[in-house]
Amino acid sequence: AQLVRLEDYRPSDFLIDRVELDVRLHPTMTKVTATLSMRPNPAGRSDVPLVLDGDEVNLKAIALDERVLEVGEFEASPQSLVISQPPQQPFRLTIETEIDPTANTKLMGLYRSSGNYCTQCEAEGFRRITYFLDRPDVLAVYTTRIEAERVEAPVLLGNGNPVESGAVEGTGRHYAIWHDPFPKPSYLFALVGGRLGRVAKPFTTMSGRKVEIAVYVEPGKEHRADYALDALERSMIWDEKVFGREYDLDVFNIVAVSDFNMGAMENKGLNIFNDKYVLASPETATDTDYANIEAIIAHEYFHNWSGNRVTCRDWFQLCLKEGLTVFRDQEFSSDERSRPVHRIAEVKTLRARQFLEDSSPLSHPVRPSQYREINNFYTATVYEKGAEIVRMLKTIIGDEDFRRGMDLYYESCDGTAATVEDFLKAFADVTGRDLSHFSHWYAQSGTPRVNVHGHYDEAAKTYRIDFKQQIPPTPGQPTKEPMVIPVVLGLVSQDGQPMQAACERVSTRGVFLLDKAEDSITFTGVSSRPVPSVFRGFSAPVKVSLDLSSEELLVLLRHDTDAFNRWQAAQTVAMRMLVSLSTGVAVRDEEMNSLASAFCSFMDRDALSDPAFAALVLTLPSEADIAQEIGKDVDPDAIHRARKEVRRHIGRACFEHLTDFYRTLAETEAYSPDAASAGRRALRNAALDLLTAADQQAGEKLASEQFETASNMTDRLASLGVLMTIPGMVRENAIGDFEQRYRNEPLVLDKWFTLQAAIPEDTTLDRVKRLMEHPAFSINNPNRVRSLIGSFAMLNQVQFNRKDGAGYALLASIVLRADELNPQLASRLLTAFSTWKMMESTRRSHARRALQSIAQKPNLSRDVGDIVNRSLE
Ligand code: B3K
Ligand code: ZN
Repeated sequence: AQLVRLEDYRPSDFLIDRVELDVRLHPTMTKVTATLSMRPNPAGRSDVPLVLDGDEVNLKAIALDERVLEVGEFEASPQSLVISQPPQQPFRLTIETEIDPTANTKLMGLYRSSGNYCTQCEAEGFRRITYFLDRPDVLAVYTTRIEAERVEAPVLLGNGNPVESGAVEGTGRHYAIWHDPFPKPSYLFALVGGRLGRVAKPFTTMSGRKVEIAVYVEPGKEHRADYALDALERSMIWDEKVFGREYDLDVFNIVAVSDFNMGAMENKGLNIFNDKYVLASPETATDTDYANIEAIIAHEYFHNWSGNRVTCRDWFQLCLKEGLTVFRDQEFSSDERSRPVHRIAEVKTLRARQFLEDSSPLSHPVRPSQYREINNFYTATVYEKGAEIVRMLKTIIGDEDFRRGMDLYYESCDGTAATVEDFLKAFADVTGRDLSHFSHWYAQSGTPRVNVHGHYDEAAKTYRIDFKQQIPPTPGQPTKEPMVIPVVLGLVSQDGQPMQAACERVSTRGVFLLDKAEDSITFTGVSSRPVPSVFRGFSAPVKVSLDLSSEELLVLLRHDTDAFNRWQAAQTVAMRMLVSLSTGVAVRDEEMNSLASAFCSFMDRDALSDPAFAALVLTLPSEADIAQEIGKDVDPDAIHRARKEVRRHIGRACFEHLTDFYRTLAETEAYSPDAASAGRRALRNAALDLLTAADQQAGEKLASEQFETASNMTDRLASLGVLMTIPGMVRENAIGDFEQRYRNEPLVLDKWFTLQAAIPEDTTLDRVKRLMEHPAFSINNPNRVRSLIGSFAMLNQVQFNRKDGAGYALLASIVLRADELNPQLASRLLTAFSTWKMMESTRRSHARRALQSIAQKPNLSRDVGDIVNRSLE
């Protein structure tokens, strides 16, 4: 496939000012008439042919300024429409195409989900509806007429505001006309037609505009949309308050569909969602589901400014909207919930997904410089690391200048397709700073490693910290320049008091900027040997090597004023031990005991004052985290055993506390998804997990009881998760009960698929194969495939990475099957192989063979071809 390069960017030779679309929905023969008001772009080349993009569209007719074009005046293929001599002044092009939404299993363009019609156009799906200049820097005003059988699609929705609707005389059909006054790129186009239930409420914006906000779902599930509607309203209020951003249309609609390639899509005024991120009730959704719904509703809403009003010039700038919008949704969730707890959750995701990606053959910069398939770049790097860059910028320039910069960015770029340079310029302009060195974060891939060494001078009462940064080589980037790394730091005395020492290199906000390969800072007036607390709040997306002893780290766990570093200290101590045990390095009993007693005293002292935080402290690094930390010649079985052993040890040492928590945290009130209640459930379920590690029989008994009596999905699923770790009839019966109870709830059965796929036993492979034949499973539905197959490959370290290679072979065969239907889904699954090079040699050669077997297949999609080739490089 063709390589697309950032440096080759050229403005479009033609522009489209207005689009009038007439879409006549039909299950297999949908007719689309597009009338495009076009003109040559003054910034483009003149006397060049007009080349419109297409993808599997059938041309029926074409007219230029109302004159029907003859064969010879244009050239059409399913992939493009070329007019060799287009007019040199404004003209109108009318294109009639026919498409088959039922045959569209790629879920890009117009397709059907549970009989409803919906669209997905980002990144390049609009060209599957009609021929178009399908690139984000061509902005047009759209008017859309949608027509359908009234019984088949009583609800017809489009972008913008409703203009008109009515019956088509003498037929069973009806229509609706929508007009979106804001110029937008084609990737933000959407329409929906179907039978849908609705919840709605009025919203008044800060300047007094009246807006109707609504969520559409499968009829009968309206009550499960209330939380999403509430989250939308809170998001709108928050964006007004925190960023001064107001909504700009008369309606805001969200539609939930059951077949969707990703989480959701920010189409202007008409967000389309994976129903997993809309539908929630206490009986069917967990606390995590509620938190995700809130975050994704907010994310898509926030795109209305960061993405839609200001969009991207080209797809290389994807982080401009995605990194920024993730940052915005993270801030929202932090304000609505607990900031430190949310920060820890963000960092856990970043490390599990982005650090992993960055250390794999798929590593790429936040702003890539080239791609073969853009859909493969909706990655943790673009999203999560992209958000971290915005967060660092805010840390460096401070809250006030950050807000002023954001205001200037929106003001100066509103209505345009912008670049990362435009974004940084706004902040450079308001602060007078030169941000060119900082911009390396967008161009250099790889996770920097920062070594931190402290030296205390007893006589001089000074404390010097030496910093050294290194960025590993990554594909296409053998060597790197040092980055600008904000280090938020402080000193803590050995007995846990914050120390007020002076250092001119540290700003009043506690930030030191490391911008060289090596640098040192010295604190004066340090009365005793301190414990440094560096990268507070995870102030930069780097890996840190600290020369602190476990005792010193446990001082931080106990006393640091920074909650993130308290959690980090516990993780670091546990990780050292887990790595030793996994790699055959002996661990002394005292070490194990001192970690366990630190956990016990933490439980004694602090756990109940912030249960959500405590649950995070009590959760050891995952098997995947440990594998990543080891980094090479990984033996997943050894890691599994090590983690089990440490959990058992802590569970035994703290058994009384755990039993006590389990009892005292039992819910007495009705379920509420708020963060505090969720935190209590999280701690109680973490306690159950550790209890069970210590005493399987006791754990099984408690978990069975909880499974049977639970009044909400969070507790029921957590207990089922615990039962999954204990082979036997109790477990199998619980699996059967759950299946019966939720047999009509696809989203709940997804959780059931996930838990079974994650069982770390040899029989799981057969179980997964069997479940693929289950009536609730479908290879066509992305949620089902990700729950069963994705979970197997990403969560089940020991069984996916089986030493006999059978896990890899299974995934490879499913990827190939899925690729024929839905390339985006297939290539996502395939990224589970990104860890293959860090495995020990037997597994590594099995994985290589599995990848090669995929690579050799003829007719691979561009999506899978690109991932498999990069993975093998
Ligand atoms: N912008 C969409 C993602 C589109 C993915 C296309 N492969 C959702 C989001 O990030 O908000
Ligand atoms: Zn987004």
